Amino acid sequence: MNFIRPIEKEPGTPLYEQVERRLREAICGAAFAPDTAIPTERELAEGFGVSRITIRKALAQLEEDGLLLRRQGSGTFVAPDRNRIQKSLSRITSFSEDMRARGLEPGSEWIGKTPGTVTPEEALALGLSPGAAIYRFSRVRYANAMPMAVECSTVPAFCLPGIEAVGCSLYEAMERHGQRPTKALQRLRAVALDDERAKQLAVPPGTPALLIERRGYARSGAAIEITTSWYRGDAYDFLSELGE
Ligand code: 16G
Repeated sequence: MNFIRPIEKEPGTPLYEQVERRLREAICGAAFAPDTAIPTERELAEGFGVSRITIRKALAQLEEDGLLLRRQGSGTFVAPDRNRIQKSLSRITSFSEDMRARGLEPGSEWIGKTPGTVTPEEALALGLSPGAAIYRFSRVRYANAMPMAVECSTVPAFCLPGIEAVGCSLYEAMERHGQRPTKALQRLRAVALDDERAKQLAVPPGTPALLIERRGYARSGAAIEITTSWYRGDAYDFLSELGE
């Protein structure tokens, strides 16, 4: 387990916080399958080069955050639902909002951020004329250190003041420009991740995922977003409210 190595003291950060951060990254990343036992307090203390009291304090915090479960007499285990996100299928929320609602810090790693002109398919989907300017965004989306989704979005250029206006959140940037989608149509299907997507999501190739295609509309009815997302199947619970 290569995340267990001596902690180098960072001035101003308590040791237990550094241990906690290292363990959190390992638990939320691909180091442990859910429900597996983590090393004992003694092993962790030796590996990190800190006292058992420091380890206990870090573990207590991770337990409180729902990432670890202690089982009397048998050890400490990675919680089976350590990072499951409850996602509503009836509200139009952004990835960043979904993560914050779960107390997680949203993050993005850019794969691509390019201006261009519409393809014939995009022109039809967005109701744009041939040659219209668009922006394309591809990102791996993170919750703390854990990759959760890969997203590729196409947005008409008039929805943003410029391509660099998009920082962590696409919807925040569109909202600032008065162009956030207020309605959307979505299509969902189960897929097995290909090598490239699996690598981006730090899971083995073939891992199940949900492919979600969203077409977002402005209040005026104009289509202003096409996004294809690959959501980790082991990270989400999808909820929808049904009427009679
Ligand atoms: C969600 C949306 C996606 C949107 C993104 C904006 C689904 C299935 N997809 O992931 O269409 O582009 O949020 O998130 O919910 P952001 O504002 O954090 O960039």
